[in-house]
Amino acid sequence: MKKGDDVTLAVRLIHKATRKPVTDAVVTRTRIDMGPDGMAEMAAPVTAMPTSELMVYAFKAGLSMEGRWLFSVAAKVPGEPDTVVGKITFKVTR
Ligand SMILES: [Cu+2]
Repeated sequence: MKKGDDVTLAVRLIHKATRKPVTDAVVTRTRIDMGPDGMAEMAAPVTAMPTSELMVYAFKAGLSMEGRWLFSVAAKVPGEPDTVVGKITFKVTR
Protein backbone atom coordinates (compact mmCIF):
# COMPACT_ATOMS: atom_id res chain seq x y z
CA MET A 1 0.00 0.00 0.00
CA LYS A 2 0.96 3.63 -0.30
CA LYS A 3 2.35 5.54 2.63
CA GLY A 4 0.18 8.11 4.37
CA ASP A 5 -1.32 9.30 7.65
CA ASP A 6 -4.63 7.58 7.13
CA VAL A 7 -4.13 4.25 5.41
CA THR A 8 -6.93 1.71 5.58
CA LEU A 9 -5.96 -1.88 6.32
CA ALA A 10 -8.47 -4.70 6.10
CA VAL A 11 -8.04 -8.29 7.23
CA ARG A 12 -10.13 -11.41 7.24
CA LEU A 13 -10.06 -14.02 9.94
CA ILE A 14 -10.38 -17.58 8.60
CA HIS A 15 -11.00 -20.61 10.78
CA LYS A 16 -8.28 -23.00 9.63
CA ALA A 17 -10.20 -26.22 10.26
CA THR A 18 -13.25 -25.23 8.21
CA ARG A 19 -11.75 -22.52 5.94
CA LYS A 20 -14.75 -20.40 6.86
CA PRO A 21 -14.50 -16.72 7.75
CA VAL A 22 -14.95 -15.80 11.40
CA THR A 23 -17.47 -12.99 11.71
CA ASP A 24 -17.91 -12.65 15.46
CA ALA A 25 -14.37 -12.13 16.72
CA VAL A 26 -13.57 -9.29 19.09
CA VAL A 27 -10.25 -7.66 18.29
CA THR A 28 -8.49 -7.05 21.58
CA ARG A 29 -5.10 -5.75 20.51
CA THR A 30 -3.44 -4.39 17.38
CA ARG A 31 0.06 -3.24 16.73
CA ILE A 32 1.97 -2.10 13.67
CA ASP A 33 5.73 -1.97 13.68
CA MET A 34 8.36 -1.53 11.05
CA GLY A 35 10.10 -4.80 10.41
CA PRO A 36 10.83 -7.60 10.43
CA ASP A 37 14.28 -6.35 9.41
CA GLY A 38 15.21 -3.42 11.57
CA MET A 39 13.48 -0.36 13.08
CA ALA A 40 11.54 -2.62 15.41
CA GLU A 41 10.89 0.23 17.81
CA MET A 42 9.18 2.29 15.11
CA ALA A 43 5.47 1.76 15.75
CA ALA A 44 2.53 3.24 13.87
CA PRO A 45 -0.73 4.50 15.36
CA VAL A 46 -3.62 2.18 14.51
CA THR A 47 -7.34 2.41 15.25
CA ALA A 48 -10.18 0.04 14.52
CA MET A 49 -12.88 1.13 12.07
CA PRO A 50 -16.43 0.03 11.49
CA THR A 51 -16.92 -1.96 8.33
CA SER A 52 -19.94 -2.74 6.22
CA GLU A 53 -18.61 -6.13 5.23
CA LEU A 54 -19.31 -8.58 8.03
CA MET A 55 -16.22 -10.72 7.63
CA VAL A 56 -13.74 -7.90 7.22
CA TYR A 57 -11.98 -6.22 10.13
CA ALA A 58 -10.74 -2.78 9.12
CA PHE A 59 -8.22 -0.41 10.68
CA LYS A 60 -6.70 2.95 9.99
CA ALA A 61 -2.99 3.43 10.44
CA GLY A 62 -0.43 6.15 10.05
CA LEU A 63 2.29 4.68 7.89
CA SER A 64 4.94 7.34 7.61
CA MET A 65 7.76 5.43 6.01
CA GLU A 66 8.37 3.22 3.01
CA GLY A 67 9.43 -0.32 3.74
CA ARG A 68 8.18 -3.46 5.32
CA TRP A 69 5.79 -3.32 8.25
CA LEU A 70 4.37 -5.99 10.52
CA PHE A 71 0.71 -5.94 11.53
CA SER A 72 -0.07 -7.96 14.66
CA VAL A 73 -3.65 -8.52 15.69
CA ALA A 74 -5.05 -10.41 18.67
CA ALA A 75 -8.68 -11.43 18.90
CA LYS A 76 -11.09 -13.31 21.08
CA VAL A 77 -12.99 -15.85 18.99
CA PRO A 78 -16.10 -17.55 20.36
CA GLY A 79 -15.37 -21.24 20.94
CA GLU A 80 -11.60 -20.74 21.17
CA PRO A 81 -10.21 -20.91 24.71
CA ASP A 82 -7.12 -18.84 23.94
CA THR A 83 -6.65 -15.47 22.33
CA VAL A 84 -5.92 -15.88 18.62
CA VAL A 85 -2.92 -13.97 17.29
CA GLY A 86 -2.12 -13.25 13.66
CA LYS A 87 0.85 -11.48 12.08
CA ILE A 88 0.94 -10.07 8.58
CA THR A 89 3.91 -8.52 6.84
CA PHE A 90 3.12 -5.91 4.21
CA LYS A 91 4.99 -3.38 2.14
CA VAL A 92 4.52 0.38 2.07
CA THR A 93 5.59 2.36 -0.96
CA ARG A 94 5.65 6.10 -1.63
CU1 LIG B 1 10.95 3.38 9.86
